[in-house]
Amino acid sequence: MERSYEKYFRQNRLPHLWCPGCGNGIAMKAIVKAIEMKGLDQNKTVIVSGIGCSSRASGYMDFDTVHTAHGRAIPFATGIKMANPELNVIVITGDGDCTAIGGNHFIHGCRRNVDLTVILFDNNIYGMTGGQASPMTPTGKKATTAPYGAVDHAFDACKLAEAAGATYVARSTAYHVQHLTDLIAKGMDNKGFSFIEAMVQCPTSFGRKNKMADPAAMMMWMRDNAVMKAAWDKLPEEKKTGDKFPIGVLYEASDIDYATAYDHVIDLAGGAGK
Ligand SMILES: Cc1ncc(C[n+]2csc(CCOP(=O)(O)OP(=O)(O)O)c2C)c(N)n1
Repeated sequence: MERSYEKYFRQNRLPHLWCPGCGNGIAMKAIVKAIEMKGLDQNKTVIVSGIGCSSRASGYMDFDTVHTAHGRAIPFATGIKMANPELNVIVITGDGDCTAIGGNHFIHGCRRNVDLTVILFDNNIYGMTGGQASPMTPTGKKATTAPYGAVDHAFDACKLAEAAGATYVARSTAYHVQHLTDLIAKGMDNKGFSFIEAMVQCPTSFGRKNKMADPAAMMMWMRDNAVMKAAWDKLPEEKKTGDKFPIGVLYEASDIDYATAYDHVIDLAGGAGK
């Protein structure tokens, strides 16, 4: 069977290294389906990733790709976008990559409203290095570095992105595949910093420690706890507790993107460098 999206993958780099039941492949496919839906030119689309299981996706994708240093995908992507604003620049990052070592780059990318589409594969854990707690491990959930449950409060990366200045913020899950694909595609339409949190299951490092070793159980947890934004907004505060979380477009704003703002400065300076 001919699969239209196969042209977006480096067939000679497959099969991938992700564990059986991992959700990263679902999120990666959602990205290429969104690229296909939007008709982005494969030769004008750049995929930039950091380090981690999630960031391995760039190696499988047949675009110009950059597998950077841990936490540094957003600054590399910013440089690429500023050097050639014609390019579609997509960032793939993990929860540790984006909110721990890369946390500062993340907030400053949002603050500048750089025209990037950033997809965070949120598996709630440092997957690649053996399941240490990340800033997005929910309080009370177990990790190799939190055998009695994480004490820290977890970041809500979507709220963080909104507060820092991102102009499109959305969340979906590996269970809600079409929804996730549509949200990524919508993020590609926004000329500014678009942030999409894709919740993915990690049965090996997160699930096994938290009584959800079965990937299907993890996906059912997503199904049962995700609440569409419109319904979430109508929920009384006392019902927004436990594991429940909102999905959908969580925030949208209109603001000048960084490359356009910089163009104005170049004009002010008399067109130097144009
Ligand atoms: C500067 C630096 N520090 C630490 C590491 C080790 N390291 C590699 S991947 C990783 C964690 C990745 O976790 P996350 O970003 O959540 O991605 P996941 O593997 O879960 O997809 C760490 C700490 C590194 N490669 N470079």
